[in-house]
Amino acid sequence: MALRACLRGKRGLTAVFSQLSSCSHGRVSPVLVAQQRNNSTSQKVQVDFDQSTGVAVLRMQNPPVNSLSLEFLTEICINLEKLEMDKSCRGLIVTSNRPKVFSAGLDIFEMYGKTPERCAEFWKAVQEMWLKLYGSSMATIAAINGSSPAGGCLMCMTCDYRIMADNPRYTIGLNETLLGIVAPFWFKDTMTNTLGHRTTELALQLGSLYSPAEALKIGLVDQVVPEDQVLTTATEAMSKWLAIPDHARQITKSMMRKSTIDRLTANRESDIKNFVGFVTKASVQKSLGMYLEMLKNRKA
Ligand code: CO8
Repeated sequence: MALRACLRGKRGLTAVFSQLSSCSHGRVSPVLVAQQRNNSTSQKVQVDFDQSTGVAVLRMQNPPVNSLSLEFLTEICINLEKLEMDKSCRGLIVTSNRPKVFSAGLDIFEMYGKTPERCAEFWKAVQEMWLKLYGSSMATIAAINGSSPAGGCLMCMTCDYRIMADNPRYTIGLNETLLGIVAPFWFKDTMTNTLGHRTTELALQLGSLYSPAEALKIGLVDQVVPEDQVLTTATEAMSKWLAIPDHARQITKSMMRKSTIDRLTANRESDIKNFVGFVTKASVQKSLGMYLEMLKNRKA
């Protein structure tokens, strides 16, 4: 079996080390290259896979603002799973098909007035999305063509590289405290891995939302480019990532991320329990209700 084929597959990065020991180190089979284009469009997710480059572009299109509902998260996860299993797909660009917004983060209505059972199901899907993206063995780039608060920012931080549109009206950050809720430990871990402890401490307590220029300064994004160049820049950047042999890049990625991934994997059930217990509290429901009201009134 070709090394790349050994390293790829639906199990993602956590399997990289164990896979390596059972691989024979042959050349990549030409059979892999003969597969057809694998484009798919579900209602809320559009995937365009270019067989010649090995790069897929996943576009989120859940109107109005790509908020991450249970249904949307499920579609995203199904598409990620398919790409992860496709041995010829080496790189993934995540972007938005909605104007002005990459993703508004978690759908607040999934946390407001819902039964504990529904909240638990929703939170499991949020965990699943993070595990799939943060643990992906593909090279991943976020092409951030709009605002990306909270869960949207989390999605961006799961990627290996982030490129944001140079528009001062767009913001990015983990603003959970502004809603009266608390970013869970693995949101915090992901940000700490990205920004370091002190900057994360400030960002999380204050619920800071950063402009593209500010985000670049603290390292929350890696590049800021004119709005109409976000995707082309992401495509160019991807060729640099794919010039690195997959196995070396994947093992390095796993070394950097495995302990963070293992921490959630080992604590999924208690994390769900914590989330449900917290989010169904009367005081938290009140805060979420007020925040939703504020969003509505902002328009008027
Ligand atoms: N969920 C549900 N609906 C939303 C959300 C959301 N996250 N964001 C916006 N909407 C709704 C608005 O209420 C509005 O609805 P309507 O048209 O019915 O009034 C519609 O989407 C359009 O919104 P805007 O008019 O505000 O659109 P703009 O293009 O002007 O602005 C923004 C887009 C910048 C994304 C803006 O909508 C915004 O700031 N949204 C709020 C984003 C936010 O704060 N998200 C936090 C979600 S919480 C999260 O992701 C992590 C939670 C971790 C849980 C931990 C608990 C223990």
